[in-house]
Amino acid sequence: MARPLLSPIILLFIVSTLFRLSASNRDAVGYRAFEEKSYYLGTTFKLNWHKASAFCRSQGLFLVSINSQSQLDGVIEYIKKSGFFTANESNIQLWTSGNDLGEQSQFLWTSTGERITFDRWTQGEPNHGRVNDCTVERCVVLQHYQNGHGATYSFDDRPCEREYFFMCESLDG
Ligand SMILES: [Ca+2]
Repeated sequence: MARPLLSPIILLFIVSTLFRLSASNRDAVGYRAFEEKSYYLGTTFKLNWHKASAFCRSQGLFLVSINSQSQLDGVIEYIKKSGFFTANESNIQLWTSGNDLGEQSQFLWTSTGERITFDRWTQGEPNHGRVNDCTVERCVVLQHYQNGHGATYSFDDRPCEREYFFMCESLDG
């Protein structure tokens, strides 16, 4: 005796279940990728730019790159939640992945390979600070002064060899 064909109702149930599974998997992947973006705020010791970059890589992370308002918002939120400013600290300067080491004035986020197109420079920066006729300010910090000295989570080029705190991030998300 021939087996009955799947009834249209059962078939509809199977198709709709498969569709729901595929939709929820897609949503889960998007959500996870967003939530999995992680930061590391290094404020227990200071490093020069090169060592900070290497430290982030040793943690499986990269120096932070900030090329949009939403990326900056995520960084600011993380810094605020870290409690850094509640420990009697009024200023913060953090190494980012930004620099113009490859070509003067061509600033890149070297963790992502992007040009710095997010115009968030502190007023008067980048000023390409020079010592003995040689430009030494080639690496970019994110800086914020609570006392209103004009830096509001904005960028400044600084000597790469100088030691600052730093921020690492994962590149997914
Ligand atoms: Ca500068």
